[in-house]
Amino acid sequence: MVPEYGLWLPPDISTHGYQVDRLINVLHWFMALLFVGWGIFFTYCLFKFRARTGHRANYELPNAKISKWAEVAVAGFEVVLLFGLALPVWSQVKSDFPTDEDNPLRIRVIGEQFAWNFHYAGPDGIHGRTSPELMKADNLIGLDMSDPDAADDLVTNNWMHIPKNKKIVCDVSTKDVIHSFWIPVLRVKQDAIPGMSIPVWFEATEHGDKFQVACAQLCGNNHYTMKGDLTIYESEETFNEWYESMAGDGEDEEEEEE
Ligand SMILES: [Cu+2]
Repeated sequence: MVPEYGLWLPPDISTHGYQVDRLINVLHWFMALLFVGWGIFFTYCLFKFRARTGHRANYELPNAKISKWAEVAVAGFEVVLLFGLALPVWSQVKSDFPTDEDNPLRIRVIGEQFAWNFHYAGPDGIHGRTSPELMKADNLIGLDMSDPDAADDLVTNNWMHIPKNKKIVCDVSTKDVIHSFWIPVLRVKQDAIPGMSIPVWFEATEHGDKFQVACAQLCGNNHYTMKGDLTIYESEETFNEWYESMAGDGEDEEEEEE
């Protein structure tokens, strides 16, 4: 399935996305209402209090009670937006991380000017050691192949692969400047800060090809080219098949080099 991004929000295929969309929708309708409401009030005042025969233009309202209560109601509704709609989904995505029981798939996401690298731990579930000294053109994240934990690891460039209906935890970091890891259809956006590894989690509910991974932080001249593809597999089995085929390829290449 290649998603239609359309003119409004992109399709949502994540378990938590409906909460983000609800907040965005309520907020926009509310702002539209305020815009129209205050606009009418403003126009009314321009006519009502204009200078004309027998009247001096006056900026002081004879009775400001209605507008005062309107202000209080707006502030009250904003409290509801914040505590009723925004904070619950924020705490879910940023605090309630999947536990070991959920058996999440952990992927390291490493941004750089201008690409996203994805570091998979492989069957052992442990990411091999990485070091900036080992970074070069064919080892973009500096994976230390002498580390036994790195033997079954896999690194992809600008192509993320995940299974659907599985909790995914991404540890987001960057090699150079601040980037922002963004998957629009999964309603995931997390800044990548140099020197930090920041976790974020999500779960996809649809499978398909060619979803977009983007960078949401202006990070340099070629920021606009910093985008990757996302393939979501129908099941963990098909995801593992892909993994095995790729990890196998990697080993072959190394043997050829030796
Ligand atoms: Cu970037």
